[in-house]
Amino acid sequence: DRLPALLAAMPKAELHMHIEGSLEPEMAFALAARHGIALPYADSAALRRAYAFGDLQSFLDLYYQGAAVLRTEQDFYELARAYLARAATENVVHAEIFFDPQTHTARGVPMATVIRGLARAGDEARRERGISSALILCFLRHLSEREAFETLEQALPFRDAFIGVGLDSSERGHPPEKFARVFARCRELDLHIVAHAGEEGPPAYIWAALDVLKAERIDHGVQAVHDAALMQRLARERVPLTVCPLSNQKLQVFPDLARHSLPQLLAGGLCATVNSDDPAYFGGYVNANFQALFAATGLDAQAAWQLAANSFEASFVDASAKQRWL
Ligand code: ES4
Ligand code: ZN
Repeated sequence: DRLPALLAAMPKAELHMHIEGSLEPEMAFALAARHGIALPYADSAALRRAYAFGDLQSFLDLYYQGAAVLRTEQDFYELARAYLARAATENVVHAEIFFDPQTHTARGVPMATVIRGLARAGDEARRERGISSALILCFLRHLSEREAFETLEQALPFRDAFIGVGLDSSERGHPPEKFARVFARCRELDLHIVAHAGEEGPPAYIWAALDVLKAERIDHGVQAVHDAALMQRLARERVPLTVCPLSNQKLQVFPDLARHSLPQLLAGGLCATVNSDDPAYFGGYVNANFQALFAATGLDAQAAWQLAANSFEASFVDASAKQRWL
């Protein structure tokens, strides 16, 4: 079977990964040692064993705890450098990378430290590895809209270092409407708009992400299959869904990867893509996500080609770069 080799070798864009979610346990321990921080685990193997999640919140609790070892510009640079090196080996030619500044500014890490470290890694990877990348600033939806506005304000001196904004963290109980005004302001600033919606939350949150936030892409969106009218709209408007199979498996969004909704999304004519979300926590980078999904669902080489083409169509690169890849 040559499908695994095709999945690994095909050029692709990765559009849904949180850079803090690429913090491998080994790097967490190295950074903890660098800063004299004690982690509540014996070693990196013990930390990895703790990665057994019942739902999104149980994951987020560990993810925010892990991010606390990130302190200096060098830390953020090394984190992004490691992800981009790995992505390049998986034939990712373009990556749009989420970061969660509020996780860091809440601990006293300046916005400048976070953005400068991440941006430096992106510039270097473009020069040295030929992989292009861009940053997307995510607001934490369990915090207030006021705090999102303050975060936007702190980031505006670095407006040229990121291409868009997103919405992530605990979905249920924090609908898109909560952030209507801050996303309106972001649109005035010509930022691209994406939002996590329909991961654990209902199709109504996907409608609101589109109609209230004016999201250009939906992150996850896998609950759309429960709403036929929504499926038709997403297909007609070619609204991309950035789907993360191993994330959905680990967070028990589906009882089994064999029951994942991605084949239905493709069959419905939606622009679905495959991504890694938080690769250090969910058991693999983007190619492992392709491999596991295809092994579980029986998707074929035609679907592989479609998903790779979708990833470029869904990206925020300019039209000439898109043409080159498509
Ligand atoms: C996330 Cl899987 C997931 N969902 C929502 N927010 C997140 N932040 C990092 N990973
Ligand atoms: Zn995500």
